[in-house]
Amino acid sequence: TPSVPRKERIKDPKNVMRSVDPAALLMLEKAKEKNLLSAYDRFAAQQPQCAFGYEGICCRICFQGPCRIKSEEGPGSKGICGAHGYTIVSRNVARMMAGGASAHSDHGRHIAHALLHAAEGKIADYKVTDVEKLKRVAERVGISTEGKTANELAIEVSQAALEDFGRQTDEPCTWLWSYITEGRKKKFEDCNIAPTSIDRAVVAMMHQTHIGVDADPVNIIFGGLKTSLADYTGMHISTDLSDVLFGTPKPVITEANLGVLKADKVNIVVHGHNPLLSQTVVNVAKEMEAEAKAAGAAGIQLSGICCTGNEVLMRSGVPIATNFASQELAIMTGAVDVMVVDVQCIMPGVRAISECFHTKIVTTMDNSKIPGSYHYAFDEHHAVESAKGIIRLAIEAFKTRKGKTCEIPQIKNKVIAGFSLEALLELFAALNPETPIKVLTDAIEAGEIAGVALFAGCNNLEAPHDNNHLTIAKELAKNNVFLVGTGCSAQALAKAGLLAPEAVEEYAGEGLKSFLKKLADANKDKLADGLPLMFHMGSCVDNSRAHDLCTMMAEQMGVDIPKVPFVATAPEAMSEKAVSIGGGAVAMGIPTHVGTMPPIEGSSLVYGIATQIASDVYGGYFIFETDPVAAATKLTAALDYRTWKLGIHK
Ligand code: XCC
Repeated sequence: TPSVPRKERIKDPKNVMRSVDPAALLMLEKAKEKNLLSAYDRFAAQQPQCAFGYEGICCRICFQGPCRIKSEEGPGSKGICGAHGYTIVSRNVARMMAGGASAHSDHGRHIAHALLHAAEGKIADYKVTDVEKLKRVAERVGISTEGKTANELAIEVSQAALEDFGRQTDEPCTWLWSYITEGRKKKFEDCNIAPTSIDRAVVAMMHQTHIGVDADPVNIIFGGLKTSLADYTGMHISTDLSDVLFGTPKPVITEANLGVLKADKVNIVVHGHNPLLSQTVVNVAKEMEAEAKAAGAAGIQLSGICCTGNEVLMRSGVPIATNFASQELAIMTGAVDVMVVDVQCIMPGVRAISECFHTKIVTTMDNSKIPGSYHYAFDEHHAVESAKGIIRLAIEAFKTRKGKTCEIPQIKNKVIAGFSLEALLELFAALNPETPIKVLTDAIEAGEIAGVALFAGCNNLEAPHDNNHLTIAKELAKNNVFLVGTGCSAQALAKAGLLAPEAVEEYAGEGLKSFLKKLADANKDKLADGLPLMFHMGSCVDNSRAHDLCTMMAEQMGVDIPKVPFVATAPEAMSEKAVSIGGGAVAMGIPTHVGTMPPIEGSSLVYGIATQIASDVYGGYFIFETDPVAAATKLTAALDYRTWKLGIHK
């Protein structure tokens, strides 16, 4: 159980540190002076939050309710239909998993359609950019590459991906089955959690959790895990096909934090998740520098927030403005001319703040609009045209801002990112060209590094913004853990300078330091600047890259994933996608820490399924710990247990 009891977890938010990001703190001060409200204030206004909802024992599945579990015995101990607390908690969590799977997978579907239409010649603004990746993916999913043009192959690959969304027969999803170990396949078949298609897994879960269907918490959670594996499938499709369309990331050097905004330039912030539009904006912006200059600007400054920011960071070196919690603060600088958003993690609050400035919020997707904002219906057939229209709107907005003062915190840090699995293996190949992954597993077997930790997930204002990410990362680095990251977690570390080589000297333990030094020396010709403390693997769908790393380690070590010294942490998780990713990681056999409490404390049975039964069945399990130092200790212990079981003595 978490070392901080529930009652002490949420202190009076007015009296606690709200962020550890100095740029965010500066903006919060300015917001206070000007009486501008943001998520930080709304979080405080929501306190105390409903304890029933917080613990997951509020059922809103039918409208006889809401029902709450109010007592241990008697009629108030159950919902009106007789649902026990454990049924209510498991239904709520499983529906969150289905929600997360829907979000990631719908994004993947969008990319698959774009690739298909590009390869069929129906859209002109996209093409197969990375033919080698296309071939690797095709071979992996069992499609012959022989004698096919890139477009022919792309049609087959995208059709196979789309099949994973709607298959009506009982074979497991191709993308899932093509990337996992034999041990995992057997486990998923034995437990009947292998999804046959993404859409079906989600629909089945919505049915299973309808009133009067499944009351068995184990069965419901296992159904939830099926949607988590559907989520994994959708994430992998998103990653693979985005690489095919836009290129597989390679190391890039850039910067992060609000200081990347430039008062004298047209500032366009891309925010959301889907690279179809953001990458086009980035590509087109280069051609439109002259128009920006003609309007009196020094040029166009692009930057990113959340995962669409990570996508363009990884492929084009676009700097990071900030991460989820502080998205409104970027607008408060007064420097953002256009914030263009697509789907997921866009706070509607950005619109209200933009009204106090000249900033235009531009929504672009049919399923993601914000009342009062500009809507440029994005359509792949006219992607370049849409991107140009948005950039012109930003130039117009710049003209209205010209001459006004901006309040940009001059805080930013150097970032080395762009570590797709391919890029990471290329680094290792400098030390072992035959079997690159062995560089990592050998270092673990020699006791030089303690294992690998994946940092993923969001910000959640239940914890001081970014604090859990940074504290856990520093603690694990000190304990010689090799760090990889995605999502807003990697952005938290980027803003704080932990994706810069200097951080290695400052925070890594001796073993990790010597490992990274060897790696850096061997790659000096390609990366003269050195290597970061954490390897940024991309957006949240790119957790698939980290899963592949773990699978490669398992295959190299000759064991299944439950024996691999690999842990995951979502230090400040908040979204349904985080629940889904977490469920998938656990099913894969990975000890998975969550630093902010999901709504499951209302049932000790469900809590036990997540933390203990999962471990017995899948080898992976959840560690819920809200204290970041204690969390790091638990993660290190999980790695140590695995290395000890492998007979590795440090
Ligand atoms: Fe959203 Fe991916 Fe979470 Fe960040 S990490 S707050 S989900 S952007 Ni995915």
